[in-house]
Amino acid sequence: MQLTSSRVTMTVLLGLVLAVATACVEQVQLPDDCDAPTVVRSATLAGDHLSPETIDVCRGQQVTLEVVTRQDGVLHLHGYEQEAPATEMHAGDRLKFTFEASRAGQFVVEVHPPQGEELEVGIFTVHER
Ligand SMILES: [Cu+2]
Repeated sequence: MQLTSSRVTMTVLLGLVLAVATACVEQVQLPDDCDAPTVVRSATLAGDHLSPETIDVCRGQQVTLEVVTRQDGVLHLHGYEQEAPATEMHAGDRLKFTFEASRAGQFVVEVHPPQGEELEVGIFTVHER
């Protein structure tokens, strides 16, 4: 009985420590150019991965997202479909989306290959200020 309750306490404490640690990391990771009204982010898509794999901006910024692709498929940004609609691409294409990052959160960048299942290729993060 006693053992169980102290184990629960430990679990709760560990959970709190993790939550605090996560919050700290979140703040440290704010992009340097968070105050800039416009930002440009470039990435390359190859081997089913974006490079860099994470794209970070701040809420309210006018974002230009450029993706050079080395593979075929349809690229889209979950949660920002209106601003960066699903776009067919072919190896060698340079895609460009310009939109306002009006909603904070983490959004999955996905590729629907010509055959097979859709793939998660990167994460687009819009930080709250
Ligand atoms: Cu999808």
